[in-house]
Amino acid sequence: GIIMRIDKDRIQDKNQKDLKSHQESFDFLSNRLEKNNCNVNDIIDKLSKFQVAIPSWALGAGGTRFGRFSFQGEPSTLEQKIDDVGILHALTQTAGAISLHIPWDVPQDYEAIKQLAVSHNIIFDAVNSNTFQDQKNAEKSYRFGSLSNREKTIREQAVQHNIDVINIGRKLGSKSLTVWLADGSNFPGQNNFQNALQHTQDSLKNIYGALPDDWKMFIEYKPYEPNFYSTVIQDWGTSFMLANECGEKAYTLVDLGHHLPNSNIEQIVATLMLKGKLGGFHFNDSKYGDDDITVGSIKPYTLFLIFNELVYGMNNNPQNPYPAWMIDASHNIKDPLEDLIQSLEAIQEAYAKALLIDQAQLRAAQIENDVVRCQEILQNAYRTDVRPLLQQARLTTGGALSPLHIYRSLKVRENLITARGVNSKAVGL
Ligand code: PSV
Ligand code: MN
Ligand code: MN
Repeated sequence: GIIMRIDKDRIQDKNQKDLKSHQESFDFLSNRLEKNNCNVNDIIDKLSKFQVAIPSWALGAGGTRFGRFSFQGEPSTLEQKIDDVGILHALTQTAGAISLHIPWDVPQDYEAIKQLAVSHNIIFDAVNSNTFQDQKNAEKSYRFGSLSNREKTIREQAVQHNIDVINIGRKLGSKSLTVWLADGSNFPGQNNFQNALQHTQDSLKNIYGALPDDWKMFIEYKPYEPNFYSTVIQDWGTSFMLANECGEKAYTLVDLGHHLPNSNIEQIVATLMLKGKLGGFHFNDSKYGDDDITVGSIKPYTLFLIFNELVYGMNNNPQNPYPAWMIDASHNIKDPLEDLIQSLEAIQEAYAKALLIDQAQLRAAQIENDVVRCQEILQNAYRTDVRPLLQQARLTTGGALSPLHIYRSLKVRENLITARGVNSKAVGL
């Protein structure tokens, strides 16, 4: 197929006109930060190393049950999805991984797919199983659940699917499996809670038994939807318990959209990291439910507080592995690639602000019970415009000073439409 890619020379060329003004704002900010004992080089280094996986299902326009308005030039093959992530990575230098969903993304030619990913400098992060839909030619239906189903043969089919997903991921170099279940019930009395949980535990253990030694299993939780009365893995506590019972390679996965309103997600993060069980992280934002909208578009301060705990955990909890980061968003009306660029920027911004927090001073203020100073320390960091740091990080890695501007000025979407056609559609959610 036609390959869309943006080479570094092109980006450098486009960066030229903003270079001088960037240098001015960067110098101004770094002088100020250095005066406050901030190690700017260290922050730049951390920002450029921070890579977030893009899920293969986020590259087309999503939609709701009321309709789906597809976006022109959507990727319709796995190759094209990888090319799209390549574009994001070339511009932002932050999207160095793709997360596949099976069976939507089963490769035909593994070697060719791997080579394509290498050519874009992206790796295969967690592979995702799908037991929330019935697949073509499936013998059994997941209508009444998968890993939790009352019927043994249905559970076995779902377990086998997860093992198949592991084997596909192995061939691509993935190192983790994410399990998200839609299992639950729509009406009181429909399910026996205890049986459903017990079956889920047993099924997860069977999957865990097939996990290679150097792999991790991430157990995602969600309070409701698609089931509206109960969900088997409804919260972090249930996920944590299941992960503990499976073993040391099993972890909880936090998706920002999977909490009831006003949950203290930053505290959940702290608890899981203390216990060494935060394995994966899905970014998105929401106002009402699992809205999956652009990261940082609704609650940027909460995102910053969450990053504060993530940074603290990464520095103080060697018992917790480095988490697998992914954006789990969908795009109803925006160009998916533009939306993802905005999300990546918001993630880096929250991370940079969290890195500005003077942990020693915060600790001192906490010990003195100086609540006002504690708040000032957090808010001083939050109120700093860190965008020049993000730009500097991108500049040093060959990315774009302004990814969105370059995306538009290179007419990337127009080129994708020419290459793929107006009606090209992505499979997925
Ligand atoms: C469903 O809510 C969901 O968004 C979960 O977050 C999964 O990670 C994703 O779909 C794909 O399975
Ligand atoms: Mn998710
Ligand atoms: Mn979700």
